[in-house]
Amino acid sequence: MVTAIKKEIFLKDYTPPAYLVDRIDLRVELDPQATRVRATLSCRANGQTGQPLVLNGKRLELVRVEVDETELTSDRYSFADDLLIILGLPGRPFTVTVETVINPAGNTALEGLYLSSGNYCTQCEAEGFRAITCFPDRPDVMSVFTTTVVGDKTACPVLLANGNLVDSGDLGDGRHYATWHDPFPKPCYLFALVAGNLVHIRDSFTTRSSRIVDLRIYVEERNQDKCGHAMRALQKAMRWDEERFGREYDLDTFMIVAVDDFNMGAMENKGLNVFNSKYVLALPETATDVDYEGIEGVIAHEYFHNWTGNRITCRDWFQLSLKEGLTVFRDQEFTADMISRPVKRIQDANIIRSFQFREDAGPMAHPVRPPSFVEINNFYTLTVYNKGAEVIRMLYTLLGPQTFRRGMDIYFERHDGQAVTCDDFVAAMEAAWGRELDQFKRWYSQAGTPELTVEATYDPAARHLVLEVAQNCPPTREAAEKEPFYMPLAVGLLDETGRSLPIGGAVDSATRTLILSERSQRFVLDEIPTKPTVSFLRNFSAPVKVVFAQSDEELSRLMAHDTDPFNRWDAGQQLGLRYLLAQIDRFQNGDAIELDQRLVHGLRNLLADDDSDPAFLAMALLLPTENWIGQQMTTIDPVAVFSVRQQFRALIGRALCAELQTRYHRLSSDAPYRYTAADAGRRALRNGCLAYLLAPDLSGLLDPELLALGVQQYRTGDNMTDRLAALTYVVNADLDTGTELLTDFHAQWRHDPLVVDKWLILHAGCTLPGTLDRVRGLTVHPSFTHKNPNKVRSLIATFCATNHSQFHAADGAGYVFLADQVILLDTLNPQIAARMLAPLTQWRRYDADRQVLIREQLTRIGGLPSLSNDVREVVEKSLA
Ligand code: B3K
Ligand code: ZN
Repeated sequence: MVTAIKKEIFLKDYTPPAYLVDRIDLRVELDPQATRVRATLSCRANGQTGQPLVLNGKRLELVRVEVDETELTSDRYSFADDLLIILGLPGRPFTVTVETVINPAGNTALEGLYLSSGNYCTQCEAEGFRAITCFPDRPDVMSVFTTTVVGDKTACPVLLANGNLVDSGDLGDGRHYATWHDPFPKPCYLFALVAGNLVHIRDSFTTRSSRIVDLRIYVEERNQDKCGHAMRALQKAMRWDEERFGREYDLDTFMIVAVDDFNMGAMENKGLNVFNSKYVLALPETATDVDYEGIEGVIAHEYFHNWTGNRITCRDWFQLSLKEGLTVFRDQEFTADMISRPVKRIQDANIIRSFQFREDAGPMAHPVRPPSFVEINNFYTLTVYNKGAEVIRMLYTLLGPQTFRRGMDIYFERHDGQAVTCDDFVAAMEAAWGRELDQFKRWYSQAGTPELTVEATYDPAARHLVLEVAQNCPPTREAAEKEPFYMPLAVGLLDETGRSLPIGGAVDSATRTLILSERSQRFVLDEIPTKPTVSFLRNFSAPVKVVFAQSDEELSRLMAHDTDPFNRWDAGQQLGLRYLLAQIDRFQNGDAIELDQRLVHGLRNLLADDDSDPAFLAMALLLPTENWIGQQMTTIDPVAVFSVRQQFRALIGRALCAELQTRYHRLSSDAPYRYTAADAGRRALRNGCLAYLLAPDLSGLLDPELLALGVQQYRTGDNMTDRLAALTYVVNADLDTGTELLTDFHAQWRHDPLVVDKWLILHAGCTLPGTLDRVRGLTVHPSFTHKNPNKVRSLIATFCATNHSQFHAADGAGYVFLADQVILLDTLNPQIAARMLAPLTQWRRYDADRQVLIREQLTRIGGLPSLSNDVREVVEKSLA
């Protein structure tokens, strides 16, 4: 690596910048190997004058430095270890001009300015701007940007940057230019530039104050017909943010550009969002319902950042959740309004429980506001994003919708145009609520998942229900001892017939929000006429684990009758988990797996339920995820978890074959595909039925007629949702038929990169024997490249992070494969390499033999002489 080795940096060491940059004028002359960047910074001291000016700059060639238009001699500055330090500056405001040359074509890290399919684009968050020019690359330096982009007229007919187009013209030498001005001061991580041969679709949005905003989506020509859904999603998001949060858009144009090579989902650059094409492009025949929903959610997320992130930004990167947690909360609320509130809540809680809890329990565990980091890119995590959103949601639950909205208004009013901290956000909520939230703020500073132990005792004479709740949080890297958290516990009660008992809640009389703040606390609910069944932690009101010994009968009652849809779903999950764990014990002892008839009974009821939302039923039909099951075990046995779950699915498919087929056929429809919440829910339930019907048992047996049903749906389906679902089940049921269909699928779609990703996912996710060999073969297939993050995620992450039984094969071959891939990727794209490592960080959760095998690979990686900061941090923390 050419970049300097980074040290761990600490939140407690924060100091304000020595200089501010009020304006920056950029001139970027594009060339694939030698792009010339001239940046003029209007600087002024932020307090004491005469200090050296320290600018960040990496992977660039420094050509020239000027102060107040006079070139500096080399004794006035130094450029080493990614820092340009300028001395002898005047006491008054001054300008610094820096000329650099960079190589976009050689940029495989996809950070800074790079080429994707021959088009120029940028990614600056978190610290990529320093790979474009020298600048104080920290979010508390906010500047007004004017950007002139110069490019070849044929190669780059389109030249874009942030803000409004203020000038453009021909340079007479085959090149042309465009000048963009963004009037809103912003940190440099929000800078963007795009240039190339792109087409666009256009529409508009009229804001509530009647301003007309020009909306454009730029894509490669072959994708022009795939942007309609994204455009509608953008318009919906703009309207929703006005209605729900009173936030109006502020520039005359809003542009989205879709590129194939992108390290994550998308980026909220001011007025010029750059997107992974996965989150823009959709046609019924190429994208699934899940893709459609993802596009709507990510478009909304990036749009919402315009206020939560851009207008109000982060003071430093430790505050990342200030914008990310809040914006995820906002996009979750948006999607809940677009699809179904309960289904969205279940999806989000599932992410927390299956993945974020695991992060909390691993070596990379960190609080929502990390106290330190080596490489900030390693902290774009489920904790910062999704747990951060849960923290906001707890505030929302505590304050109630109106007070929370007032808190948001205060936050926008106080901090518009500023770079602030999570404390500033909480202070705005405190101002709205009129109460302090000191204890609540521990959610920002303490890592780990609190575990609640609950005991319920009913006293018939006193008509009292006593709930004893104790909280405990396991130690993590930043602290061994945890102070108790402050959290809302939404609770309801059901009588023995399943009717809800009124308990005098503020919002609805059936749900009461108790506040837990002590290590252990006693809540007395009075006027309870009969011994109730407790519906605890309704709507997943806090991101915690719960240990509460409820009987199978109580859980069945909740599963059938709870008015809280989340807990209705969760009761089914808990029952399923109980039966699965019991059979995992038997499996490990070599006994045959049996299916509990109560589970069959519960699922039969779901299949006959015509009243509930099909999307909800589809979620309720699913067994707990392998991740969630594994987390309940002291030592994860990935093969046992997979095998028992798989056998359950097969046995359910047999026991309910008639019911599943009936519902499957009843849910068929001749209407052409449309992406609506109702249609998507119907398809999800129908495909959920098909999944059980096509689940082979552990000896690989499956009724050929059922396999044929899957093949038929694949062949006749008119949309990707149905075709891909059928293909997935066939691929995992029968190797020969699966291989034949995969070949057919590839032949049909090999020119569409996003569909090729699905083909790779199908291969990598296959739970039949021999997958690792096939995955290895695919790493040299012409349809795969290590240079494209989507391809890497589809093949390598799918295999290593989701195909547990194959990846964790006892011989350790999966671990060697992953280490080899990480080592190779680290030379190309450190961010992606570090992400791929995640499965190896969990080594302590497995048996002694696997621990040795995984550690061997971590040690092998850690011993390499040249390693990126990204990978080094993850390896070192994992082995510590
Ligand atoms: N803010 C970007 C993520 C940037 C990641 C940098 N490694 C996308 C988002 O969260 O909206
Ligand atoms: Zn975001």
